[in-house]
Amino acid sequence: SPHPTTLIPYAERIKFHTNPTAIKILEIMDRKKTNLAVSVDVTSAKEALEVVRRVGASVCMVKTHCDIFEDFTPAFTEELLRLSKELDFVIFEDRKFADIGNTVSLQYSSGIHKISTWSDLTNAHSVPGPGIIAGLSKVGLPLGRGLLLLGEMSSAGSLAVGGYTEQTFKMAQDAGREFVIGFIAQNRIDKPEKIGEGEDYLIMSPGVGLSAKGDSLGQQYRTPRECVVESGADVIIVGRGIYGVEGGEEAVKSEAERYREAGWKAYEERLGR
Ligand code: S5P
Repeated sequence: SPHPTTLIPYAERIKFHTNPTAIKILEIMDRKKTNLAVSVDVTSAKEALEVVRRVGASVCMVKTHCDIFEDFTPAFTEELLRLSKELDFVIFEDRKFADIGNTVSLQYSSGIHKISTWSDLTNAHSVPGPGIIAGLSKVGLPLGRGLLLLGEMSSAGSLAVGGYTEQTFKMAQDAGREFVIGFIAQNRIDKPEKIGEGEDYLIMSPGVGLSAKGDSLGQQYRTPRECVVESGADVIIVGRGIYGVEGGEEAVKSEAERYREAGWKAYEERLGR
């Protein structure tokens, strides 16, 4: 039987959250009719902004890896922030923090990237234990930021399975939902028997492709329908499937629309509409 959370429309799940970023994501999804996040993993910040201008209207979230850009400057984040307001999306720096609390709090707030100053959402591995949540929360919570834990990964041979995934879920649950708003995962790792009434988590799934099945480095793709209907994901994350499409700027724009439509159709199917 379907996970109870997946039977509730996005807009009706807003009331289960206090974190401003979680609320913003659900509001945008409902308003723009999109559960699509685009990952702009190109090496030029200038090019990344061009992709964002093309796809911004179709997505609820833009995901970055700011350490990939050869030309990263504060001007990039200023323009990304401006676009996030103009085109109505949340910014997700996919930093995958993985160190002790003190170190991650510095990595989050400082250095060249100052991630906490511009990114609404970021993520962390659970490997170091709950101190990683405490360290990031110290910086991000006062700013209204949100955090996802990586409960599972899309890549072949991932060690984030079974007991690791279960303990990651428990770590998030023990931390409370003020700051940890959900998971990067391939399935609903918030098992119905483990959650209470109104205990709502956002599940975001990468490894999504309408044509390719994978790459040569372990990535594995599923379709939007497999993610959203069969596995109950709330957000689908698409990178190369969108920005990597051949045919230039217009093709990127229409590919984003194609994924948005597929993701939304799957969401409506799971609601039984
Ligand atoms: O398990 C994961 C977690 C993440 S956040 N698998 C992933 O692929 N990702 C990220 O999603 C990855 O770092 C990349 O930015 C994106 C997938 O990109 P694509 O080009 O394969 O769609």
